[in-house]
Amino acid sequence: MQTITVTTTPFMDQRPGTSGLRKRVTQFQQPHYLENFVQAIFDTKNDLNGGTLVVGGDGRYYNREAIQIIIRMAAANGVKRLLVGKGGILSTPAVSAIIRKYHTNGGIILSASHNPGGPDGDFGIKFNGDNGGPATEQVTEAIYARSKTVNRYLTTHAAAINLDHIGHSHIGDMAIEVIDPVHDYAELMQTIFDFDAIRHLIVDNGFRLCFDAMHAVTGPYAIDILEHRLGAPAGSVINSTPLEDFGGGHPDPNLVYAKTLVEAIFGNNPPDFGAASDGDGDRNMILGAHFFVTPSDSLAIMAANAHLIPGYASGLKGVARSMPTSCAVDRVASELRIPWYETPTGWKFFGNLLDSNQATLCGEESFGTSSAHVREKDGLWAVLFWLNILAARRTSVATIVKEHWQRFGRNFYTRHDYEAVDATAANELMHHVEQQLPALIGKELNGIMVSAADNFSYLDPVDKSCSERQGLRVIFSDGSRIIFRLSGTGTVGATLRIYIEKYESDSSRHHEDTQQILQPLIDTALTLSQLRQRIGREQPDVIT
Ligand code: VG1
Ligand code: CO
Repeated sequence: MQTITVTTTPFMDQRPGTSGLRKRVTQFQQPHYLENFVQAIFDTKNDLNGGTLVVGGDGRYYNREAIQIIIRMAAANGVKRLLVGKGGILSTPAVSAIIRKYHTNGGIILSASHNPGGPDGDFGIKFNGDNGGPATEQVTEAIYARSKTVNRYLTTHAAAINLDHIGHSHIGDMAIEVIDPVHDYAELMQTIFDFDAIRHLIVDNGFRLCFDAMHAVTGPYAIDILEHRLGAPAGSVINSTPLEDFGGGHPDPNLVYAKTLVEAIFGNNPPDFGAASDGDGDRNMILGAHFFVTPSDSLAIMAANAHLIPGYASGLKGVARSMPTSCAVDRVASELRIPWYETPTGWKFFGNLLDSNQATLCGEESFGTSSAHVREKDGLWAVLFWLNILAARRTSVATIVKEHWQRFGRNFYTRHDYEAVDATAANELMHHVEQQLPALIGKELNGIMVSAADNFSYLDPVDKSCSERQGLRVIFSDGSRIIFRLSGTGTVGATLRIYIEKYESDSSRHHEDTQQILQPLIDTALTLSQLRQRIGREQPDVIT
């Protein structure tokens, strides 16, 4: 094999966001753009030289081309063994599982997750380390620093690898294995959950489920696990073929984008259970007949019911949630007498807690939950967790949630997203809010005292690293919270997220409408931020 050294000049915009580097497909297609970033990974993670690497993606447009480029570069950079999913497909949690199972040195995941795909859509790339989790802040920053100085990359001439057949091949000294993307992941799920009980529920009790794969990566996983292994009738998984443009849809499992599923669940004769996942399979939305489970509640309910699941029957070490996630899980942790942790947004911040066995369950308000079985959030795992709870408790999703509220109280919660906002205006709005914070403490807003107000910073209890400026918080004396954050995953302008939460112990109010209950806090947020004047929007684009 002849190594080719290609001269290049750095791009200055390759700083990864919340979850990897995400840009328009057209930007990734520029000569050397992908190559530079991949070389920055190889130059930063020297153990890949002589090591094993996993590569796969969510099947979006440019996935296959990118994989061929990475395979040639891996060979030229001294990788000894490369595992790649058949068809170039690997979900994010499956990559994490495979890294851990085969003790590889890391993995490269090609995905822009819930962002739309296709020639005019988004593409993305992220590196996961040997624990199976997203690169830590330090590694991410090192890769970014390298991307700003990289002046050559290594590749080789080699015919394209046939990704559509499971089997072995090689380029020079590098062995390439095209693997079944589903097998290892499905086996792992079977070690955690009571598949017999779930199968019994579905096959013998006529329990009906609908899983919307949104034409993204989870289709093959859901068919294998839900239909083949657990006996759900054919057709229970909808939109199951991964498509390069996700069928023109937005592979984001929420009430707005998972339209077909939401119509079925809120229509006549609905299934007992509904769920959806996102582009790369790490998110989950959980629904019951005529019922939506807020992700923050889902995390709390999982923690409270974990003892029913074989894989967690021996108890949880602790739980962790991202800062904007509602505090519902904290109450469960207190009752279970286990610690709970509050981290910045993004799964990379859970890695140390999971590695050091301080947390077993983790979750984010953005439809992400998972556990120590991998180091990523895991959509189908969450679906199986719920199915296992339902198989054990033999009651409806709605009843499980309502009983939970009765026991722990309800954290009313919503997130309002303003998308593709002018970036300067968004930054100025954040600045405007931030400078008011110190003076708010001890004052009353709408009759409730502000007990704390700050820009959240996180001291990692394990490696003692500090991550600052992770979101503006206004915390009230009754536990209500208003949080302002700018997204780190968008590719156009800025996305402003406002998270609103209010705790209610009185169960006679638990059935009330979330937006109505939260309206006074929403109004406070709008006034504080002068949102309408500053960004010229009357309504959020997405409310969850
Ligand atoms: C969003 C979510 C965050 C999640 C991230 C990656 O980030 O808010 O909770 O971890 O997406 O999810 P941001 O910076 O846009 O708020 V995924 O499914 O894109 O890997
Ligand atoms: Co995702």
